[in-house]
Amino acid sequence: MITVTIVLAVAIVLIASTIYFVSRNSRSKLSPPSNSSIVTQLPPKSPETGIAPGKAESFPENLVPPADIKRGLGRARLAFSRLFGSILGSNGSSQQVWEELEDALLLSDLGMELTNRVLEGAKASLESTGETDGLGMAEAVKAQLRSLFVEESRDLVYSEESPTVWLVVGVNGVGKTTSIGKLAAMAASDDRKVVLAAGDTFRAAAADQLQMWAERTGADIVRSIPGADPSSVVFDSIQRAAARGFDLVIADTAGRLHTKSNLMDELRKLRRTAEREPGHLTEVLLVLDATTGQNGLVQAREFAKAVGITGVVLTKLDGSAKGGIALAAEAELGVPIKLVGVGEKVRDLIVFSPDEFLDALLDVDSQDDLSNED
Ligand SMILES: Nc1nc2c(ncn2[C@@H]2O[C@H](COP(=O)(O)OP(=O)(O)OP(=O)(O)O)[C@@H](O)[C@H]2O)c(=O)[nH]1
Ligand SMILES: [Mg+2]
Repeated sequence: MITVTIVLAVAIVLIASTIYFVSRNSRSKLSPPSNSSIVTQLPPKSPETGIAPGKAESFPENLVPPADIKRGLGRARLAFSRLFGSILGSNGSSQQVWEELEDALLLSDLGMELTNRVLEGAKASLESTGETDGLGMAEAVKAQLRSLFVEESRDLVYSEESPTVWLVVGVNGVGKTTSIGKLAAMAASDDRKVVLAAGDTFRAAAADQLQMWAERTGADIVRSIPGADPSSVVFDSIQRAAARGFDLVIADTAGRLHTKSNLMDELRKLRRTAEREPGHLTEVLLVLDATTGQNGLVQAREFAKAVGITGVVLTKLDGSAKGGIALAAEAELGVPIKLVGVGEKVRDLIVFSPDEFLDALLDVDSQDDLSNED
């Protein structure tokens, strides 16, 4: 009798432990393949639409109308509109006005080479048309400024097959994470389902900042521990987006690593990961802080060379930025500015249009209200 009881007890223990280990193994097979510890935040799906509730439109701040370029440009308009006021009031051929124009273009961060190009082009065009008045000069200068912009589509590109992947790069502090938040809101208001990839694993707080944007915009987020491999975060984000039928992965990246060459190597690696099926990389967006002027352009060129870029997001145009940097950035990098940031709020991202930008910058009527802010 005692032997039977012992045998039964051993059998029960064996069966129970077998059940425990089998169920534990089958659970671990469901975990993501990466060795990084991934935290996801995904709002519950609405049963009718399958779209995550809490989309961008439902946030109170989105009731605020989107920023417009004229208001957003802030102080950058001041110098230009004053200059154009004096050109219009001049007789076009005065040496003094041409000198004023040269000084103003240089001060606007256009750079020496492009300033000369604009001046020479405008003078040649006035010679050929024979115009000598201020209006003719203003139009000739505006046409030269317009010609610095590339003739390429500024639409953000989605691939035919999901998920589309956008990689966002740039030096630290330029506004990458904020721009990603604004982009996620834009995509969500267009009914796109978005996964944010917290590829900036350099700074501990970077993923928290991105997570805040995910919560505000109703996006999903894949994040990892500080120091983790950014490529594995991007890989997991793409896998997750594909598995759940999401449309878009927007990947944040670090603006600095321990050495500069490492950063460029890391970005090249990230790009290769983002290009791999089932992801479809359609945009590598370089974020450029407009207030850093010509210095920012030197760094921008390095990024463009290392990873190849499809578009520029020019941020902080609302601050102390001088408008010429938009023209210089586009002319020197040869890729279109697709968006401009004009503030820290979710709606402060404007789809860039060279014509609207120049009209706002050169709007002579606005000089009075702007000069009051002096
Ligand atoms: N005024 C203004 N501030 C902006 C704009 N875009 C971003 N910022 C601010 O710039 C600061 C840096 O922005 P982040 O988005 O953290 O920049 P980041 O490139 O991700 O920085 P790192 O993660 O450190 O590399 C924040 O205080 C933002 O609120 C803009 O268009 N206008
Ligand atoms: Mg950041």
